[in-house]
Amino acid sequence: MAGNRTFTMIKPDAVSAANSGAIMKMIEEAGFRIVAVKKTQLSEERAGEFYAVHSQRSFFKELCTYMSSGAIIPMILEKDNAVEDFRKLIGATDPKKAEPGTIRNLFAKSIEANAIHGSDSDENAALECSFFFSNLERF
Ligand code: DGI
Repeated sequence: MAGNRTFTMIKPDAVSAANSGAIMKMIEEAGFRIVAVKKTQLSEERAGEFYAVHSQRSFFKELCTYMSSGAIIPMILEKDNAVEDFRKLIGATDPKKAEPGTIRNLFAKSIEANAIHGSDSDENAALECSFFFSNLERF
């Protein structure tokens, strides 16, 4: 059975463009409950730990520089079938390929500055939630 929690973070491009409020509204209107939320900034090293799975990719260094370039808003979200439904709400990694009306279609600037992250499996969602939040920060 699919899990009911996923992890997301609004990325530096969307936070600095003052789109975080509009994005959080879309998330809540799509039926997700915000279990945990904060505003923070990653160091380049912490960004590298978060994206360790991509460490051999050509864009890894750029990705870490970008992800540590400004504030982010990580969140834990709750809804039935959370991981899959949230990936649908955000759209494809490359905003040029994201369906109309998805968060990346509306707010992403490029394949790298693509506005928002969404976990790709229940297992990664659990790891990513713990990367940013203790149990005391979840409501
Ligand atoms: O799960 P996603 O965020 O949709 O995509 P992913 O896990 O394949 O990649 C993680 C992030 O890495 C993605 O949100 C943006 C960045 N990225 C992925 N592919 C490319 C990329 N960045 C650059 N510059 N070029 C890429 O081809």
